Amino acid sequence: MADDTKNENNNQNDRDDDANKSSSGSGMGRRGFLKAGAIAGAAGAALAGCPRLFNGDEDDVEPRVLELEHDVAPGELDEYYAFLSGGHAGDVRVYGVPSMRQIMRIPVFNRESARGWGHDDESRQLLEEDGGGYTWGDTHHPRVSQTDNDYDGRWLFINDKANGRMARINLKYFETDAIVDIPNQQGTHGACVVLPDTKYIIGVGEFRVPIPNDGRDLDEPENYGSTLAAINPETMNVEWQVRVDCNLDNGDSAKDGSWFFSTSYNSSGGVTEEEMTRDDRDWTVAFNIPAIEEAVEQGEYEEINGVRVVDGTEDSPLNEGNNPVTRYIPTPKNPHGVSVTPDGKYAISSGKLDPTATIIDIAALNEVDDPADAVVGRPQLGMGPLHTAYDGRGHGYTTLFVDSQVVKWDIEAAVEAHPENGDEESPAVIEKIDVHYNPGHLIASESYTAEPAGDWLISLNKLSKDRFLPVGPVFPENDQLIYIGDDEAGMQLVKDTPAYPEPHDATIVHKSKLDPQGVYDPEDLELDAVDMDDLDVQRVDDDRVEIKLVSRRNDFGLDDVTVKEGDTVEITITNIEGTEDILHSLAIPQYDVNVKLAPQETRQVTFTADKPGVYWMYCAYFCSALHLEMRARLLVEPRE
Ligand code: RUQ
Ligand code: CUA
Repeated sequence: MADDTKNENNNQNDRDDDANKSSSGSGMGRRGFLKAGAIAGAAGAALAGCPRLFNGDEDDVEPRVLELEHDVAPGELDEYYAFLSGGHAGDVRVYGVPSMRQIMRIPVFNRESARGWGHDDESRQLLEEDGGGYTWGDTHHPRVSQTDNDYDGRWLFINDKANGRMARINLKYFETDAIVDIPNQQGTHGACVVLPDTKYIIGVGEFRVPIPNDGRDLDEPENYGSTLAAINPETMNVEWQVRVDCNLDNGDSAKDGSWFFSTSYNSSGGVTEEEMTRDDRDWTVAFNIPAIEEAVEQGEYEEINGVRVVDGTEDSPLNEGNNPVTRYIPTPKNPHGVSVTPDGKYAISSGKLDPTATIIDIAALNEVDDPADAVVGRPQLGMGPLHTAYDGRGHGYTTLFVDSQVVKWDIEAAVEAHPENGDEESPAVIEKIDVHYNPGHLIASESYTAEPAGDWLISLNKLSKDRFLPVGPVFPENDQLIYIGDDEAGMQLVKDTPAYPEPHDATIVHKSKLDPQGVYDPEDLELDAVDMDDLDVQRVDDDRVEIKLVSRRNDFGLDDVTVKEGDTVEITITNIEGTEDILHSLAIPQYDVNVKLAPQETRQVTFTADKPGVYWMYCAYFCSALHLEMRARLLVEPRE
């Protein structure tokens, strides 16, 4: 069986190679172009010009033609939004799927002058006060809020692995509107919403440190721990945490809010790579959400740095009864990704340093005495399994980092075959496709909901090597689009997409679930709008001036404003345009100001006018033919 599967896989790979070369689009090679042209001819003139894939097995007498509408023509819109994290760029990127066009970037933990992010008072407050004042972040896991196990289009949450933070993006405006600096957590890695209705957003703490980390136990790693943090999505308050002894990693929620799963590597509690990879067994930790809430309710917690921390270590007294707060499910080895199947039956953890995935029966967790007995499948998939996504047709798609492949497998077949023997590839494996190269995450359309769409899959490959024109020693990543909608034809590689370092994970949401607004509703903004009657330069104190301006094509309402050297200057400005896509900004040279102003947006910026002279305040968005003339003078009088 194993050999057969291998042969099939090889064939599959050959076919895929051909499919790659012949996939249409601007990246089509000459060979592929000729081949695709030949097929168009064979299939009839009516099909000419339609984007399609050739499942190019040379031996096929009648070549398969898939009428895949994967090319989005100029002027046409995509079917899906994909939100990709930006890794240590600190942002979130918005792509269209299937075009893979990058439509927008949303700054989160980074400063971004084109969106005025970190350049006005409000976003500075988020970054500097609420967000702890760090200048960068490392975003990994974008998760869209859900209601009844489906995307509700309200928010997108994203973690900062570097500085232990969680941010919320308001999907009405595609803008970050909250950042929380999570206490008692270093390396907030996993991020996930508790389903079905986004009761919490969970931050999964990866790095073990002393808790509290105040200088105690510096070199006593046996006393280190990590935490799971539950954050209220409305208030962004950390409601509670659960302390464990081990490293936590990725997480996912059961569909009914009963359990939250996190992989856990380094059960040996090591601090060197050698120690961290010593044990062959680590854990998938299951957190019993209702039991934890109950413990918090009963006051069974310790308050640390203002957060209620529940003891979820293996031998916690809270684990003694028949409603334990945590269960430790043995999982080989340094497991990485964990995700819950769309039907809510299983949590599947990937082995990373073990070629298997571990299938946990979620309902069984409540019944078995030994958590190990909740494991109902452990298929051998390939080398370096990291993350699993779903198509809603009973298949899992798992990235194989070491093999540079995505493996498609049948989840129930793996359960039926359990326990499988020895070193052979699981009979549940259906096919593998080469990806380029070394995939980390992968994500299928609507994979995290109860009803995935099952058509598209993005493999987020860490290395691109030879896939793009060389641009020096910093290489882009390669996010590859794979069509998974045809089980008979198999997975089809459709597109390579270079990605600025470095996306980790993504969420793909159907466009019907989002309703982004092109003009601000002033009611949604904290600041009162300025209109033409409010234009003003007001000295409110010896050293403080408050200025009210507007922006419109092509002026700021006032031609000049005069302040004194050393004044604190507070400018409130509204873009009074009501027309979509007419943006202005308020840029002030030498004062480090560039505030973006979308239609009906009001922003405030405060700075110290410490340099006497003439400063042209100008608009940095190209807004009209008289854009260059859209400016006004800031006159800073010397104070003597
Ligand atoms: S991790 S490559 Cu930050 Cu989600 Cu797995
Ligand atoms: Cu307003 Cu350019």
